[in-house]
Amino acid sequence: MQRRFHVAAATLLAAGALLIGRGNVVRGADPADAAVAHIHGAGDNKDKITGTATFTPADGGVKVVVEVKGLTPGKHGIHIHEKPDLSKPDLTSAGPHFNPTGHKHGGPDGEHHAGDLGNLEAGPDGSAHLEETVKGLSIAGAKDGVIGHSVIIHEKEDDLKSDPAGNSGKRIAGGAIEAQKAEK
Ligand SMILES: [Cu+2]
Ligand SMILES: [Zn+2]
Repeated sequence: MQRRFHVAAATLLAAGALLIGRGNVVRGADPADAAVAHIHGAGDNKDKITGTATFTPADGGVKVVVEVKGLTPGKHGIHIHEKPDLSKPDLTSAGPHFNPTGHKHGGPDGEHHAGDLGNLEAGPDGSAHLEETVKGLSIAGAKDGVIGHSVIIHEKEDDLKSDPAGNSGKRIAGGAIEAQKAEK
């Protein structure tokens, strides 16, 4: 009797350990359910432009919310670029637009790079807010995940058609997209 109890207890413990272990594996495989980029001005705009872009899962893609201050009033092209490397003052180190499906540049509707977010419009005070759901992106997918890329804001308006970058001029600010840490 005593021995049978021990065996049962050991089996329960083993099953419990397995369940806990599996839970950890699932979390390890999908470490982020949101992503964030802390945006800073580059070159002449260093310390002038600041902001954030957050990415959360949405039906068929991701919801992007961008808040930026310190821009010149008007429209500014905004894209996800291939690399998170913002080391060059002109931000060319970030590479071209994130384009995992080999499309041409465009606006959020019609043919476009997965990273084409359109335009950010700054008001007279230089602050801008953009909120949109973008298809063809995920948070951490192997091919279409935004983590590990960057958000770049341009000097001028994106015309939403000229390949490869919408004629939006210089890159003035950017931020690397990282897995968002859980808030406590
Ligand atoms: Cu860009
Ligand atoms: Zn593009």
